Amino acid sequence: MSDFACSAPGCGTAVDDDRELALSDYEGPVARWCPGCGDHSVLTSVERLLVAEQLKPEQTMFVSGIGCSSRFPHYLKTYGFHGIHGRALPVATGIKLHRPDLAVFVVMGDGDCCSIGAAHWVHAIRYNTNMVAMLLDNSIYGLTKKQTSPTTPQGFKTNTQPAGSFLPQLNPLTTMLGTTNVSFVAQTAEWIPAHLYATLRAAYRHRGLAFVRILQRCPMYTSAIYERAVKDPSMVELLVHDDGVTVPELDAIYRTRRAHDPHDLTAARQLADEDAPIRLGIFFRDEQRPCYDEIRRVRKVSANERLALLEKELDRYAV
Ligand SMILES: Cc1ncc(C[n+]2csc(CCOP(=O)(O)OP(=O)(O)O)c2C)c(N)n1
Ligand code: SF4
Repeated sequence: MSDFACSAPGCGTAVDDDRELALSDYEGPVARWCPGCGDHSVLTSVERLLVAEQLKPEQTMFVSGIGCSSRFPHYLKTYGFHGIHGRALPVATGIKLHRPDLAVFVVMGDGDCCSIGAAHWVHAIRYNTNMVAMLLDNSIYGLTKKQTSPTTPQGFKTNTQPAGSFLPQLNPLTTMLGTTNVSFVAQTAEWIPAHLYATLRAAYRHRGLAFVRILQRCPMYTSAIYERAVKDPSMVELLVHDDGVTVPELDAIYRTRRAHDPHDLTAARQLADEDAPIRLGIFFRDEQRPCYDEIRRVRKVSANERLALLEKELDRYAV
């Protein structure tokens, strides 16, 4: 059994490196989302993934923006950064550049990612940094109480557009699949935990930025959106392939299936562009695409090296 000192600044506590990690090593305080909120299900699947992959809490980072979903890091015993609305992706990119040894997860709402954070979103796809990004898409601004978001369905009544959302909803999948250097795009639903978990696991094992859109119920403000699909599995089509997500326990319930090779970008774009049925699975994956963090890995500079550099710079101005 080997010990090492916790790398957290100022900590230094001895940690047993070979310990078998259990759920209790990750579970934080009781989550304060509304009863029935889909965020609970995502948290449970993520905790299951952390245990399965035995990710060390002190080596794992959850970065979020602002929103109901962005409270995620508070409910885990890993490191976390509950940041600024729309800025989770650039914060996470910076963390990964400086600490490539950390497993980095990003949690965003649809307002967070696709509205105020949209510019960062597009560039993060292109930068293809090694991390998992989760879009918890409840089609509404939940935390600020029911404003139209980019993914609110046209005609859906909200507090900002009481007569119904004016525009057709933005399609996050086609947006990502149309972005240069995209490397992993998947869609899953929080009410199908087995599929959610299998998708998150595939995302975690991907090289590059693995982006997972998670369809999420918000019983408080958008309960009508997925109600029928939850009750009627025939409204959901699972994309299946040896390189995709396979969940045998869903065979008996989710019978609508479509073979899709996730390496085929043209087919992925076409499938993502069709409104119905609700398609779940890996739309696209390509592990050969360049990753910004691998190309621009920041070399660790020791305190002494830094001091020497500073002195050399100051010497230039010495009289
Ligand atoms: C710069 C800035 N603008 C606006 C807000 C107000 N605000 C907080 S959360 C939020 C939207 C939350 O919606 P979403 O990202 O979809 O997450 P959800 O709450 O639905 O999980 C907004 C507009 C803010 N905190 N900061
Ligand atoms: S308002 Fe909606 S998204 Fe926010 S915690 Fe409640 S159910 Fe979840």
